[in-house]
Amino acid sequence: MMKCIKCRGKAHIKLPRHNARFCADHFVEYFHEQIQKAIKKNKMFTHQDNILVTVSGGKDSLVLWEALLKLGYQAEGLYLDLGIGDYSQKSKELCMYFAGKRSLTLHVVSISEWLDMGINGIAKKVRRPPCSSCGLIKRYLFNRFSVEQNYQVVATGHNLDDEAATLLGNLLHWQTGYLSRQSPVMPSNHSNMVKKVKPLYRLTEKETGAYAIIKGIDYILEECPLAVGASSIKFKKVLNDLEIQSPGTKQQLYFGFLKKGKKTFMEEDKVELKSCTRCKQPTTIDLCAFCQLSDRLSSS
Ligand code: Q46
Ligand code: ZN
Ligand code: ZN
Repeated sequence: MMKCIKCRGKAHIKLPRHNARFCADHFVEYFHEQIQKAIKKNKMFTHQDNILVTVSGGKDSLVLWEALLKLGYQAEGLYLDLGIGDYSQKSKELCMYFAGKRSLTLHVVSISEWLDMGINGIAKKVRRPPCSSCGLIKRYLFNRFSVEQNYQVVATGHNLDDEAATLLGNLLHWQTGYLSRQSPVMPSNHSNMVKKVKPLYRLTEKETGAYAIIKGIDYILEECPLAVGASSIKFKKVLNDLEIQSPGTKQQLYFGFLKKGKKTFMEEDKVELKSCTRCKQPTTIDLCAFCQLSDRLSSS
């Protein structure tokens, strides 16, 4: 029988990268410790802060919300309805179910309230891949909502697999600007900008999945249908193959970058932020990318 390294009871989860095995209770303890470590090490927030968790209906963001509450933090949720047919409908229902069952505050914002159409329509109209407009819109609306509603910090469910895959992509293309900014914490450097944090960056997708099962969290199993062919999926697969052969590869890559690599790029890429001339949100140009997109969509 595989034994838990803490209590010697029956272990349910094996974590080769830590050379550890845990029973359900000690896995939950380990999971919470990793989140606390991420929060403390990076000074993400305190128990006094109002945290906004952006939830997608997927396991990571719902797990993050659950864990923050269990750790005694004040966290409310925001679901952004991207208007992607059944996928958006189902993911919204799961977020509402999660919040309703626990009597939590969940805000729901729909991008069609802002841009009169969903992601598919936007992608067609601007003739760009849906994910590029989607990323821009999410960043903008998460930030704007949290500033207007007085949240001190926005927390997202990015895990170690996400961060390692993003890093690999940024390295393969030598995206120095992105490399200088990739971090578990994005501080506010503008009066209309809220700090962004990723408290799950020390935990893998497999671990968030195990936590979701233990806590009985219902989440959407399907990936976003528009993610098909996304390079992040290819990078995750490569990293998973390496992880099987050499446990700890993902954390060596990402934690090593944070400790040793990131500073190399920071000097190179200092960007000055100003306020958008129309909406006052932070931007590097006069009219922010969201306002430009909005103009493009309303012109026929
Ligand atoms: S939701 Fe949006 Fe993702 Fe779907 S359209 Fe692409 S970016 S894949 S995280
Ligand atoms: Zn145990
Ligand atoms: Zn603007």
